[in-house]
Amino acid sequence: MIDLYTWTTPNGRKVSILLEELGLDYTVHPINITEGDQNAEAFLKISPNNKIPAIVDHDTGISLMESGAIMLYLADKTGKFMPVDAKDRWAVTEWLMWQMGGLGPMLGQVHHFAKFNPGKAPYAQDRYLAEAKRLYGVLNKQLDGQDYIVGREYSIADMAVWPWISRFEWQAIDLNEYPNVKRWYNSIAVRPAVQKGYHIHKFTQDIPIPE
Ligand SMILES: N[C@@H](CCC(=O)N[C@@H](CS)C(=O)NCC(=O)O)C(=O)O
Repeated sequence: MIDLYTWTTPNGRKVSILLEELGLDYTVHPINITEGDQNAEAFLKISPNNKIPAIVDHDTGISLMESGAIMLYLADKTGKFMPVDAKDRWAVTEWLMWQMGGLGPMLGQVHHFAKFNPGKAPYAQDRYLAEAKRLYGVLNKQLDGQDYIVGREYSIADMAVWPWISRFEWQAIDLNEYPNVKRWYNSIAVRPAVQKGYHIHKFTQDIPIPE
């Protein structure tokens, strides 16, 4: 049995979507990051960086923070959503790192400066909005002529990136300018496990569908 510590954010949804895709049993523990639950002593023992998501796998006694590490762990544990072929396996790792080190942090700054504090820091707002467009362009190019981020197989790279793209409205992104991203996004949005995992731990809104 796995304990999942999470909240309704892209980083949290990455892991709940993967757990749903894997069909693993898990117990959800909401950590209300708007009320400071992430700073509670008990949670810091599991997630020393005071951020969600985190898991404790009682089958192995392994406890992990950092969504990328959690996704690699679950893929390794189950042998799913990570290709066996070395070239593809490293490509999935490469795009997972792209999400962890680039897409996620940059889009997080867009939410902070452009969505929640518009006009307060024009330089930062312009910088991160421009960076968001650049990153969407990179993803659009990668998806040209292929169904998923790494070729024909749906993988943890797709599950890591997708929840961040589901906030395209917050990022002032018109997905029609990125047709490969739009096609890929819509094809993943209809997966039953994504629809279930998106609403963990509670319903906030329907999955946004671009016009
Ligand atoms: N690199 C981390 C980032 C996690 C992260 O930023 N979590 C946010 C929510 S999406 C959080 O818990 N914020 C609470 C805080 O910063 O106090 C991961 O991918 O797991």
